[in-house]
Amino acid sequence: MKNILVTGGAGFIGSTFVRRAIARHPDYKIVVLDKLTYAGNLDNLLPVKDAPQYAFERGDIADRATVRRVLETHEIDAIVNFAAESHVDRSVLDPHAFINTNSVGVYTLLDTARELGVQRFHQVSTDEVYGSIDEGHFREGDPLEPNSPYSASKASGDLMARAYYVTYGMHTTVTRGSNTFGPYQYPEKVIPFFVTEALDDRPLPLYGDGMQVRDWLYVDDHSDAIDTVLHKGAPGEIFNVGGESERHNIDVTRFLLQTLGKPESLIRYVEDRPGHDRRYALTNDKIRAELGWEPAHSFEDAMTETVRWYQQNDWWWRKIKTGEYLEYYKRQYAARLAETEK
Ligand code: NAD
Ligand code: TDX
Repeated sequence: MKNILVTGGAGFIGSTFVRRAIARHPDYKIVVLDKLTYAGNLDNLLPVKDAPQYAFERGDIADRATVRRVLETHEIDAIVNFAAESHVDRSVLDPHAFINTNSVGVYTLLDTARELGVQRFHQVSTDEVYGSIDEGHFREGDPLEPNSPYSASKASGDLMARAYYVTYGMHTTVTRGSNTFGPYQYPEKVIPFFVTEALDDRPLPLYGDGMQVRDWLYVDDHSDAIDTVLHKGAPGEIFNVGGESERHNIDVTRFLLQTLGKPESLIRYVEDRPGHDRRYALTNDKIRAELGWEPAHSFEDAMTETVRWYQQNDWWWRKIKTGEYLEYYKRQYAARLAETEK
């Protein structure tokens, strides 16, 4: 592998992967293809913008002509697909874009890669494809029971990658990562949303009873797991990537407030997310045993570092929290929060 296409490389995890890949693999050319949706942000790539082995292309992974042009122009050997509509609440409000990118887009990438003989394809999937689990941990062979339009559309891409291995013998791999946090995450996801709201002494809308469980994974660990699977994963293989740090939402919220020195009175219990998955939990047995990867960061240390990053980088998030963001905030939270004032 020499020339790697990173689709969705201007987003949160994709840009982390690009920054790390440029430092780790100086002999690779890293090309980003990104549509720059509301979540795509070239500020995330500022640290690498002048690196000689980096190139950026703006375009849609569901547009075959664009994908073909980029693959041919840059003589791409491998694709790592991060591009997605990634927010569950937005998929509840309007699923359309989720089907286009997460389903049709993945198919378009796979099929164009097959046509041009691209050697490798890695699909970044999610623990949400399994659905919710009350006890125990999901393994890679478990059935997929996605519950939101987001997770159903992600399951479609995940399964299509498998089908292209079985049907056409393409070298595809899949990782199913758990809830990821760290610097440069769009402030609609709960960690950067709550941290940046709390910094401005604004209310934190916690869905339902706040007792849902997520398994928290630091973004550098997620990125390194993908790099490991890209290089060492056998064709057709699927790997869970968990943070091994399950926490209740209320406990995470309290931890953030404590770290910031803000009062728990900012917490508001609001109307739940429809179809809200109660608990996500994965076992890392397979990736540990077969590829020797494990999370390197503790929840407390990485979360404290992350909180500090948002404290110190308000230049990054204040300009996001304008325009379309405020429209979305109103749609998602205005009625919920008004209800708590009664
Ligand atoms: P993100 O929303 O921050 O970034 C997504 C990026 O994809 C953006 O840069 C956006 O502009 C781009 N994009 C969207 N539609 C596109 C299209 N049609 N063509 C080209 N580019 C397009 O997402 P993220 O949190 O960085 O997630 C990256 C991937 O990891 C996604 O596939 C997501 O499903 C998966 N994932 C995320 C998490 C998490 O906790 N954030 C956990 C597990 C898996
Ligand atoms: O305002 C909120 N209040 C709240 O209680 C928000 C935004 C979230 N939550 C809860 C819902 C979840 O139980 O916090 C938990 C985490 O929510 P999100 O940050 O929206 O993440 P989640 O829905 O768990 O999905 C994430 O992990 C899997 C990513 O957004 C997905 O892209 C990834 O696939």
